[in-house]
Amino acid sequence: MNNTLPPVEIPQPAPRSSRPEIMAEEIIERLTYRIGKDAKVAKPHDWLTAAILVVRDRIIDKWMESTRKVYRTGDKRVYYLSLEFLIGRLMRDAVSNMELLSEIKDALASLGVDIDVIAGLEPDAALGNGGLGRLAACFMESMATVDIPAYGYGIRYVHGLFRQQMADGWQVELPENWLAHGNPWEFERRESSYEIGFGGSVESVGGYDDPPRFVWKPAERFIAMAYDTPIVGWRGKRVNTLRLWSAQPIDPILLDAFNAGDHIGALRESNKAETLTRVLYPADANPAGQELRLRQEYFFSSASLQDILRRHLQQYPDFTNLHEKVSIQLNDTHPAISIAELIRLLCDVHGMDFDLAWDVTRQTFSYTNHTLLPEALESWPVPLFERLLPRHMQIIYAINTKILLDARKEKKFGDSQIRAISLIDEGGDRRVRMGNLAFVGSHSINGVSALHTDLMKETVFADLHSLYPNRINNKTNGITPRRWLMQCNPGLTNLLREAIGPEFEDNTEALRALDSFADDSAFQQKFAEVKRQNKVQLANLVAGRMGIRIDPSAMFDIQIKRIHEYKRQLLNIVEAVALYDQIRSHPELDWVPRVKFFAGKAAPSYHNAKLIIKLANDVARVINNDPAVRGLLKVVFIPNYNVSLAEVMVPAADLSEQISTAGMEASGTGNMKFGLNGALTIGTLDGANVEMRDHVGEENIVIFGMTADEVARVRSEGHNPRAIIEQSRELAQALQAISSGVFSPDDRSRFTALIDGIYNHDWFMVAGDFDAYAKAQRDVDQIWADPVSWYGKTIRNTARMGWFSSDRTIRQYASEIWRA
Ligand code: T68
Repeated sequence: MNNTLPPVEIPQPAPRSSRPEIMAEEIIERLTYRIGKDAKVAKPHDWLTAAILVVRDRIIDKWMESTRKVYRTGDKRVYYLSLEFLIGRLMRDAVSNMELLSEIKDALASLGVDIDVIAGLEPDAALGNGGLGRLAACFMESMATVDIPAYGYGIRYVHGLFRQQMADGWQVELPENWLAHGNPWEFERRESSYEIGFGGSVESVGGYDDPPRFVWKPAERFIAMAYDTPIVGWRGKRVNTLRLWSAQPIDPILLDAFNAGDHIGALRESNKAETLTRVLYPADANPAGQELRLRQEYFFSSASLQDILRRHLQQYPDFTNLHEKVSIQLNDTHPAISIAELIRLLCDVHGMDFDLAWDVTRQTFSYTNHTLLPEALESWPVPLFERLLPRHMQIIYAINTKILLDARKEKKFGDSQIRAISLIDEGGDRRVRMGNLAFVGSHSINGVSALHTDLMKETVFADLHSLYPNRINNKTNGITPRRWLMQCNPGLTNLLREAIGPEFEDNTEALRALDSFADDSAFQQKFAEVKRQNKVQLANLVAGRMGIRIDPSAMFDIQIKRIHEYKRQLLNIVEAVALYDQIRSHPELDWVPRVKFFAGKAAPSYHNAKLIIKLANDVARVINNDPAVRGLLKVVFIPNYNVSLAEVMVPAADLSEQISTAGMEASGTGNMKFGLNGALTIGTLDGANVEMRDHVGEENIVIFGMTADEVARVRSEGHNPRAIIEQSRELAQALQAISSGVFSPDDRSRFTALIDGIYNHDWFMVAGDFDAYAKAQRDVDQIWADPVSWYGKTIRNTARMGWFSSDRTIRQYASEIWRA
């Protein structure tokens, strides 16, 4: 074995003390010698950096221990490849998982610094769009918690997801700049650099009798350089690495050009490299489709694989055992080019034979699918692919030949099945199908909820599933209870500890013990008081940021997620308009005071999603300013939704809106965050809502609307929304009001086309589900009117959501997919 550790025993630094006095001294030391600031003039940002550096040292001790251990034991390593990691702020997470919260707080307080003030200055690392990116972040934390040696690999975007501002109710996108003040969490690793090529040609070499060998001669080359961020598991048990790649030029400056006076041209290479990893693509469902996106995908896949192979060779003589020591999880198809890249590296660079390389590859990779939306399935035009990655195109053809021969010979597949499983889509312009590549190159393909996995088998992957019937499996998503309960909701966490003891901190399923408190009126009051405190915090945030006053005793009804037609923010808004109408027509009735909150970003090119944001804001303006409403209904769209805002909104929710068109939301994870924090869910039988109902009990969740089967049937048999609308006076009036400009007097036809879509096809079943939804909302009102019933249900939600911990999800991946 080729061991990289030096043969001599090098003394280890003494473990760092966690006494506040010592930490306070160290903070001053960092401020002075690392940041170069006198404490007298230090700015809050300087204090934050100094505090992070002190916490970071304690993490490094554990980090090195974790890394050494896996070299010693020879355990399998898991690599999570994801184009997105939506990690949010790290300070509170790291401090809390290291169990240093009160110590660092006291240390800072002794220096006159309030930890909450400086923690609020940390930028929110938004290297992701939504659920997929946030899942990757929860998984990183859970893999460290359940002690799996894991590396996350992704891109170090200079600009994460855009900042959202509202201009007259319209979304405006501004650049996000999370690195503006530097990033004390990351370590630049100049020694971990790899060359990444694009374009050029492929030459075949080799003698007459030898099998040919292929050599790719790329036309363009860049350097991928690593930046490492430590990810701390709960109680600091293990620290794993998030390794993000940044593109660098091979020649930072073309001196010949510069000396010849071409000062701009001299920086050509440098600019091209910087462009590669500069921005995150902001589309979360329709693939970007541009060349730069494919370049990003290949860039980080190749760098990660070269790194994985280098690490493997430090411990083993060759790659015949790669699949026994390495598992690579593909987070959607964005890194699916890795499959062809691994084969290229094994065959062309390391001389392995193609059939063996194919075997090793398939046993190494597994793939997670996050969507069934046909428009979201990635595919690349063959000419583009061929131009950018000529060798990979050959490899994909070679794989395709193997697969299609198998299918014809062994399974006697006919032409239509062959067309469906082919890696090349031959209908129209020829395209490479990344989903099919990910499927055939993996030994496991998983969906993210039970329903989604069933639908994968029946729809997008029906033919591949019949060719390889044992590969599709389910891994229902989860969320980390550290960030999404213990850190974001300290009030509830303390109450839980008082009631049922601390076991739930290490095993979220122990929350079950709370069931016996659900009808206890003293406990209900305390639970309600915690919720109220959290609502006051959110009300303060809204007052501070938007100048809107809201009453914390109203029901807080919250829908926060990306803006998408299938997520049906529009259904929620139309219902708000109908309710507004009712409140005005029946002032004598006992209306439950509600605040409807929305937050979320729309893809910049998604016209209808942006129009829905404008509609929410237009409706809010009218309703919030109408004295006839008497404050019984308010609508608030909070700008710039991100992880940090979610951490304030989730604990403050009474009602969680999970109302996607059934069959369209793969899982959802926001649904789990709200349930865990004691909100009642109103939702369709979609994604993981189905399993949530099974866990919390159908009496503790409000389910409405068509099922996935019903939606599919209605769509195929023909849906007649116009007839439905004519039958429902409430709906017809609400749609009429929106369409005719009641909420947009400055442009009366602003929403006409949006509403016409509901009349004419109603693909997302807004009309189809409206009555069921409105009725479910009145059921919610009734439950609210009886606090004993309300808190009985919401306490049972907290008690029974423990299974949705990402620790459980990760344990299932580890035992059933990675065998780690
Ligand atoms: C989400 N997908 C699913 N995609 O919509 C959600 N897509 O139901 C699920 O809970 C979550 O994944 C985790 O499994 C996404 O978030 C994207 O963000 C995305 C980004 C780029 C391209 C395509």
